Amino acid sequence: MPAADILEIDGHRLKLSNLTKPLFPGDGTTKHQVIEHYVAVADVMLPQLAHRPTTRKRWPDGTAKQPFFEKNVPRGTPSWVRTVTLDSPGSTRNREQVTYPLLDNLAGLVWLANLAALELHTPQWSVGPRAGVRDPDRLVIDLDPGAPAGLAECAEVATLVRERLAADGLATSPVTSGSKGLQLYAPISGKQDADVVRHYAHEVAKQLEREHPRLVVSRMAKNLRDGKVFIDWSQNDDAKTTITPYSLRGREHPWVAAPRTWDELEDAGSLTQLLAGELPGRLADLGDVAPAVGAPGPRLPT
Ligand SMILES: [Mn+2]
Repeated sequence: MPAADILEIDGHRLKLSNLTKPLFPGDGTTKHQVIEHYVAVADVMLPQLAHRPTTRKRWPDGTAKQPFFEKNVPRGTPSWVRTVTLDSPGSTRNREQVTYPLLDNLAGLVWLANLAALELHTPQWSVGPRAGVRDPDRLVIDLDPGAPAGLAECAEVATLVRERLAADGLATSPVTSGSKGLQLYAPISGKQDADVVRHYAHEVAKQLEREHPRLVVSRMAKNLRDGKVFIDWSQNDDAKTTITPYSLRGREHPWVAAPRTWDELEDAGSLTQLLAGELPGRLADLGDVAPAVGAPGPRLPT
């Protein structure tokens, strides 16, 4: 990337600012390096973002300072950024509307990185060409460890979830969250609504809690979580979003929501969260191991 602060990508002119500003206090990762991360993962991340309204968590003064959460596109959004205006989920009474960006090119990713939008979050559903909201095409299960449980216990529970979902014909892919735990994704038919998916995920969580009471908890209360892994089924709600695979996390160091292989999870004891700097090498060695998108999975049993 040139040092100049005007960048032309795909014919779009982007004015970049404060490129040398450190955004991650742990290691001084600058905004320039944040942009480099999104350039490095763009080809594999854009399919994860495609047609999904994207909410952002922005840290304009770095991750030691307060972030803000942004749903609407901000003032000054370039005209070439695709947007969609939808009724805000969960606010049907007031019919509040939100205009979200739909990221479909590298220029859009760099535009957001320049706004210090370190975290990109997406729902499990997408929108059609005429802004029609589709039913979710993937199921997500978020595994959150309660100390002293950690990522190793999450990997153990991930295997249990994988086996349980496989019994219903679902293929599951892991993503270490870049925070404490990991997410599991499985493509589904796209022909059942979010309530059906959420109910199914909740039933799976309750079943695994019954079968593995010392390891698994299905209820949200934090005090139940000590030494266990919370199977968070609730992110299948149509008003909820999940960190998008390949997004940075707004933490002290630039950890990434990183798609992983099941081989890596089997070696649970040595599993760690990954830093942005590890991604280019992984992509060269392993290619894209992210959850499949665009290939429908089975219907969930009801
Ligand atoms: Mn989580």
